[in-house]
Amino acid sequence: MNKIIVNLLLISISILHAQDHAKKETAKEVKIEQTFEYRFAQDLKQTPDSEARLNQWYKDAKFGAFIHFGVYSTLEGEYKGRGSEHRYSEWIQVSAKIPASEYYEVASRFNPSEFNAEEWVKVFKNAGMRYVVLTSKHHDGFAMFKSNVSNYNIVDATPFKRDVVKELSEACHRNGLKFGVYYSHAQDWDNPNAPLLNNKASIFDLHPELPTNFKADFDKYIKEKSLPQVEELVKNYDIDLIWFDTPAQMTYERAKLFSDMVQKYRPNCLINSRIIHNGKSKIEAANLPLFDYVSIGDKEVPTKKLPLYVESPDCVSSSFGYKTKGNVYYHTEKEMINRMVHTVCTGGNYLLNNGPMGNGALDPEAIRLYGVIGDWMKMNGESIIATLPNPFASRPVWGDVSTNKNGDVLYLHVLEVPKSGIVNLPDLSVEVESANYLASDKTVIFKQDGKKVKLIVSKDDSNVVDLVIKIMLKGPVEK
Ligand code: FHN
Repeated sequence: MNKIIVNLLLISISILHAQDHAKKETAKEVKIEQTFEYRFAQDLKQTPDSEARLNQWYKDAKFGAFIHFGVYSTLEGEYKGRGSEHRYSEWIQVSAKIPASEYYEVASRFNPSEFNAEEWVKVFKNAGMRYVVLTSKHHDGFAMFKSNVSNYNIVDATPFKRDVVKELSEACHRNGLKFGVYYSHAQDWDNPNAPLLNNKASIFDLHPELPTNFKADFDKYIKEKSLPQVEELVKNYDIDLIWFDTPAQMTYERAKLFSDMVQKYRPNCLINSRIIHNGKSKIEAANLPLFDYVSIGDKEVPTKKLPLYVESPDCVSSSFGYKTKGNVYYHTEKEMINRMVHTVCTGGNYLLNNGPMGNGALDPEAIRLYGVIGDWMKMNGESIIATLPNPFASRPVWGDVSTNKNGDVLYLHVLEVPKSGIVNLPDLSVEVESANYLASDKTVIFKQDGKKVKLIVSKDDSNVVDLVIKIMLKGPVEK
């Protein structure tokens, strides 16, 4: 009898334990899915105008360089022993509470004499990147272009006196890359009328001269600085994309002033969602006419295909601006390639940032990591550029999948080679014609039994970061 009771107890404990475990597992899964799902109602649809603009080059480009370069690059994340705890070095003015008058002095010494647009572009192109997005004005309010709206710009306020936006846009176009500018249209620490988004410093820390009863007038800032500077950018520079950011207090009406301005001069210029939505906010259908694609949160990698076209703003290191002080972490090669592959296989673009040094030369570690990606892209770029996302219902355990536009070529990204050496495909209703490693063209042995396809990966080949297998099908894969 006692034995029976003990057994019953043990059984119920294990059931409870299993249920608890299942709950935890589900909770974990739900959390991952929700990261993106809750921001995208399934009936959101790209407007026909955006769709047409995106189809011109952006959807095929897939891979771009993001660059955070400005006065902050010279400070490397610390000022007078302060501020290095902030993970982003471009936030130094706020994290070290530098009054605007003192930051001007830093700006007046900004002389990136090693800047060479052709050399930068060579590095980006060699990495397999198809477009470049440069900070034309970050939150510090300092313009990296000649501006008649404010002389707080690289030509008028520094000994360097050269227009970095102009030089880089020309070098990009000479080398067949598209060129975009980042522009902080709401935050501007030089201008007290612009909203300040943080809990570290107040407007009085940055502008101690202000009367204590100072009241910010955001519309005045838009009218007098950010909108006219955006006009200068779209009017005077050959720009294919404009990347807005941190849209604090940005209403539909305010954001529309910016999108109308871009449209007026450059109807084909792409606009990102941060014109009105921050990276983590829920996308509102009513705002879709204002932008073309969604910039998801910093360093986020989508887990599944989303109803709108997205871009992941990633970074080779933990800071967007060049940082040597405090904690800094660089991606490993494997992390970087995994993130690019998953982003592209869920149907997005991968915008990989580097922060050039204050002297204008690129960060050597960024050059090295871009070089690693470039070497991989030279052999495997066909599985990234101009591809379509994973056609199967879910992501396979061993990695991810992209296809060509006809759907009759599958690219299997084997990011983790299974211990058994066998890669199982999700159910496939088309016949496989051939399977080869994309990099070496060597044949991969496969077995097809109805919808079940198995591939045998040889041990010698499994030692790479992402082993890409190209599968030719006898017809297009069902989606
Ligand atoms: O505050 C900025 C940050 O400095 C950086 O520019 C990133 C890039 O996506 N955007 C904001 C934070 O999301």
